[in-house]
Amino acid sequence: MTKNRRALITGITGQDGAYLARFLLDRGYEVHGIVRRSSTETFERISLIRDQVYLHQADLLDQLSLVRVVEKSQPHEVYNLAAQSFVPTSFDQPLLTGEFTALGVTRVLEAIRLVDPSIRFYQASSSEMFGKVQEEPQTERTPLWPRSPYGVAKVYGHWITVNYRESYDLFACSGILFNHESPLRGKEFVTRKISDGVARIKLGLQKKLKLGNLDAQRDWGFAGDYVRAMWLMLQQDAPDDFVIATGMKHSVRDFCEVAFGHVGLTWQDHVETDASLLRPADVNTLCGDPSKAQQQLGWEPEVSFAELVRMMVDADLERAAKEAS
Ligand code: NAP
Ligand code: F7E
Repeated sequence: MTKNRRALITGITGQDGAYLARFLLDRGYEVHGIVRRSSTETFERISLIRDQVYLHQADLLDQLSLVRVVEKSQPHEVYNLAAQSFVPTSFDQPLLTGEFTALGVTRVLEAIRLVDPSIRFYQASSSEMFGKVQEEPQTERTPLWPRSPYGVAKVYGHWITVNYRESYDLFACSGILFNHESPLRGKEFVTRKISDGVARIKLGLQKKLKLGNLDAQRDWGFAGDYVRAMWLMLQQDAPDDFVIATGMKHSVRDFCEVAFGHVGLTWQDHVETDASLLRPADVNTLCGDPSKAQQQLGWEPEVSFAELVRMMVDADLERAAKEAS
């Protein structure tokens, strides 16, 4: 148990925010989170812990709101998970994505520098920064070549984190996380789109599943494992950057095969490809090398690819069954 520690999470209503909040509560942290004002609440993922966390209204676009929330919550650790995180949207809204996902990082860092530079900072960097991969597997030293406005914005966020560490001696870490999924994943991301589709097709609520690039390969892990790595980074003696990945890659086609197979269906009978789901530029393959995290943080992923797929399909079967009844 970590007593008397306070953490502030931006993006607490997102997939990772929900897992990290639970993880920190279990360790005895006082957990604060930033939420955006909306006409309908988006707190579904944290509904079970809603009365155990402190929620503050603020926005990555609004510098003063961030300064105020850091002053009010007095955190020892800040986890910057908020972002416009969906790659296709970044092609439609590149400027907004840059404001949230790139400049938003500087606003959080500035709030920390102004209010209390001893705060430890975690930045949610992404394997999307590797884009058109320059070597395989990708490590902390692999050159970056982003392939989307989202990836470009994350490169900015990564380097501004390194820059504030070097310029102002902040304890600022960048976690270069490869794709991580869970039953709390947004439905537009391919894994959850497939698990949700499989459940609905199995229960007769849907007939076909339309997908884009089936050949794309990703290094998919479980979000619950990955938030542990975020926390470990902020418990070290010195700040540093780490790749967090499983070291294994699978294609979208492989994901379909395991997901449909889990409920006794053949994916070829139900999946259709739709050219409108292809991206102007896609990331064809990603596979990370987590050796540094294994050696320095003692971090290992615990959930395998097949276990992850089955966990997601089972959760969606339960949800779809409720809907059907
Ligand atoms: P997510 O589910 O899309 O959650 C994003 C969060 O950011 C939501 O809580 C959202 O709030 C919040 N947000 C968006 N714009 C904001 C703004 N202007 N001000 C305040 N909050 C804002 O993302 P995730 O999968 O949990 O990922 C967490 C972080 O890790 C993101 O930065 C993502 O880019 C990065 N990342 C994710 C992966 C992955 O595979 N999941 C891999 C590498 C890096 P609302 O609920 O109000 O929309
Ligand atoms: O796509 C292909 C698609 O949207 C994965 C974000 O969390 O991880 C995520 O970004 C692949 C792509 O994730 C569909 O073309 C095929 O090659 O699930 P995704 P992403 O783009 O890898 C990184 C690490 C992040 O940081 C991001 O925030 O799957 N694909 N058919 C499809 N993708 C979607 N979404 N929908 C399809 O129908």
